[in-house]
Amino acid sequence: MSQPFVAVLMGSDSDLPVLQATLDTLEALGVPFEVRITSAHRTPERTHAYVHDAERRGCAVFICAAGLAAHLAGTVAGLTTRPVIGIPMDAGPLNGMDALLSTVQMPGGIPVACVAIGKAGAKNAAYLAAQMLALSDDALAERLKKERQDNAAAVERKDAELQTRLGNG
Ligand code: RP5
Repeated sequence: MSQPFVAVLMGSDSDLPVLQATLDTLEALGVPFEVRITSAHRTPERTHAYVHDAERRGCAVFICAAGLAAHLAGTVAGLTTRPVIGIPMDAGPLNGMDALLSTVQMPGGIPVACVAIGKAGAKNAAYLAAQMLALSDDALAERLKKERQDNAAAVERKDAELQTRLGNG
């Protein structure tokens, strides 16, 4: 059986600078992924074809980023029973509130796991997808745990430095 992978979809190449955080995080965690520009509105047939093909080839989780009237995550969720994570992009005059509501307000039975607007969401989408894959991948689960420990240690180190600078240490 082929190795499970994450499919990262974005509605436009204008989403790529923010989505880079998703790609970098997946890469750092050693999670296999594919990335495509495909739109629910501008290329609906290509989006449908890709989702069916990716699912057939072993896609375990879809990450979908879109802005404005953001229907990419919802459209993909309607085409697959694999988990779908939606990233609302801050692409227009409403600073992502439009995309947030379009992504998060799914009707019952067709879930989208919606993360934060913009870059924090882009990063967290990768972590969330990795955590899903880690349910059946012990090595990945260990890498995720180690990363949390390293992050905690870095916070403690920075606090110790601050206390020393303030003369409290
Ligand atoms: C959405 O419309 C895309 O995901 C993007 O966030 C937004 C604007 O797209 P462009 O007009 O920059 O291509 O479909």
